[in-house]
Amino acid sequence: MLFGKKKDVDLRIDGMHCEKCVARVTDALKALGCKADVSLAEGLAKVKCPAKIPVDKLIEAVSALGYTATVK
Ligand SMILES: [Cu+2]
Repeated sequence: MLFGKKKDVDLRIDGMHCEKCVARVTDALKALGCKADVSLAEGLAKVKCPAKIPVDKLIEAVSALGYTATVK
């Protein structure tokens, strides 16, 4: 497989209140090599990321922006 193994992770994100928040969270996850589909209304990030990236890294990246992320 060209891009290696991927895994799907659903993260509940608390603290987002506008589209800018969505963009910040999306960018932070993208920076880790993930694809992220972030929903403001649901407070949810559907993340597809390289399998080698620990979920903790995703949570850390989101937390660093001031949001709370938990695995759903
Ligand atoms: Cu915002």
